[in-house]
Amino acid sequence: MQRSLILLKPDCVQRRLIGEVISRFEAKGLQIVGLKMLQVTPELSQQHYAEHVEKPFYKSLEDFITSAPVVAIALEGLDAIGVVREMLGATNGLKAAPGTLRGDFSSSRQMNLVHASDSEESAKRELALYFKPEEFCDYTLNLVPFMRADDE
Ligand code: FUP
Repeated sequence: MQRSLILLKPDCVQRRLIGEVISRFEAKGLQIVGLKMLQVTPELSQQHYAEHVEKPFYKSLEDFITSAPVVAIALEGLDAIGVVREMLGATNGLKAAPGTLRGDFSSSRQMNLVHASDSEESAKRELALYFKPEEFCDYTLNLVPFMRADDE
C-alpha cells in the first residue's frame, strides 16, 4: 500500500475541473485519506519544487503555482504512486496520451492540471509539506472486497 501527494493546480481549480479529476481517482479505486484547499506561498513553492529552483523556468512556475488556490490530496492505494502517474500522463499536455488526465484536459507543459509524487521518497517528503500527521484520516472502505482479492 502506498500514499501519494496530489496537487490540483491553479489551472484545475480555475477551470472547475476539481470534481472531474477527483472522480477519476475515486473511480479507479484510490482512497482519499487527506484533502485540503490552500494557497501555495513562494516559500512552499520553493520547497515543493526544490529540484527546479535553479532552473530558468522556475520563476514562471512559481508565479503560476501561487496564482490561485490548489487542492492537496493524499491518495492511498496499491502501487498508488505509479498508478496515479500513469493516470496523469506525460508532463506536457500536448504529448500526454488521450485517456490520461493531461491528455484529455491539458494542452500545456506548465498548466498540466495535476501534480503527483514520482517516487516513494518524493511522496514522503511532499506529503509532509502539505499535511500534518494528524490530518490524515485512516478509515475502511466497505467496498474493498469488491475492488481486489485478499491476496493482492
Ligand atoms: P512532473 O513530474 O510531471 O510534474 O514534471 P517535472 O518535475 O519535470 O516538472 C515540474 C513542473 O514544472 C511541471 F508541472 C511542469 C513545469 N515545467 C515548466 O513549467 N517548464 C519546463 O520547462 C519544465 C517543466
